[in-house]
Amino acid sequence: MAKLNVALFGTQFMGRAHSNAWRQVGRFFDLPVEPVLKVLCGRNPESTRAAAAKLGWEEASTEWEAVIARSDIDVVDICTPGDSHEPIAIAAAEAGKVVFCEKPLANTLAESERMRDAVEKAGVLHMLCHNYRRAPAVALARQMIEAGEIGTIRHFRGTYLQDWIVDPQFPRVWRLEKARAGSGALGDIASHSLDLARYLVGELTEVSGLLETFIAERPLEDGSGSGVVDVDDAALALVRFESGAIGSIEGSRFCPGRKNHNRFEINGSLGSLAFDLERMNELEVYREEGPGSGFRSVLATDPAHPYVAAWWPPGHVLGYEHTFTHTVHDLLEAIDRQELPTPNFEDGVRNQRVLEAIERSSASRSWESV
Ligand code: SOE
Repeated sequence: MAKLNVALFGTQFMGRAHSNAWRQVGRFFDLPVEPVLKVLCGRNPESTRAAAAKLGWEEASTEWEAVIARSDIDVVDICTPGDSHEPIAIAAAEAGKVVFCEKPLANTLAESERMRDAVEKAGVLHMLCHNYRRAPAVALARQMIEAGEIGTIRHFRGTYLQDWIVDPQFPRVWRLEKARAGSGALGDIASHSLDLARYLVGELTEVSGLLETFIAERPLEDGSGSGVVDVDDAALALVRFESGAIGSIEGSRFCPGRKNHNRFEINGSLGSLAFDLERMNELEVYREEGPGSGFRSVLATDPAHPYVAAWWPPGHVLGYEHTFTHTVHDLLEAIDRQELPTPNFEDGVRNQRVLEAIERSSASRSWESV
């Protein structure tokens, strides 16, 4: 079987999640090509070497440009903070590599457009990792919507709530610095709700946004003092879709008790669907069925449900990490067929265009077109 050598950039949370996906995908799915965990690239030599050994990579490096220049690297997977997505992705595209990048694609719309232009000019395949599309229950929702089972969609309601920075003493980590992360809850978690809105309902046309920062200064991680928080702690938007549907998107890190509460509800003319990542194997379904009508919970763990056949018998639930394995699986299938996977960098640009419209609207206090 043909092998594909992968170089992964980033050793923290997303680096670990993607490493697990590259390692597991061939053990559970029949693949057309075999991914090889070739090089893990990080900033610190010691910690990168330790992470490479723990996560199953053949080599470790801190020289990202040299890694990209290697002729034996086929796929570049970007799991670094947003301020390095553009240089790594453009260098990888120009080197002819397949480029796989964690969300959000970039820290600004302009960066995302340059990245999209670079991969298109280089003619390389590219994919944006919005992993939640590939939770079986979410993929099932998409199938049901496409089959017309809830009719014409009227509402999309996306909420992505966390609570990890409610404590004012939590330090100013990179996700709280605009220069590193581009934005706060808006680009980090509201971007997920936005991607699901585009995946399940369609393109957005107008937004009315509200960004808020509750804690404007936080202790620095090295204990040397405090620093300004220049990103949003919470991001909300009313939205209109091309289809005529309307909705809301909310991302906040200030919701005590909500750990990774990525939820959506979609109301159509014939019924409703609802999903909550904290109960990720279930899809809540409502359809008009006369006096007995009511929301019922579909446990999306049957072999007939998307991706499940590769794993366990019905009822043996899947987890967060499986959504990344499913994403990597679909990327490998697309590479084998030489077809562009979704979401890709064009989706990333469209996502970023909405995020930027939300930022503009929050500043102008008026509706903004996407
Ligand atoms: C935020 O803390 C975060 O890690 C996001 O960056 C990820 O995209 C999400 O999957 C989990 O929460």
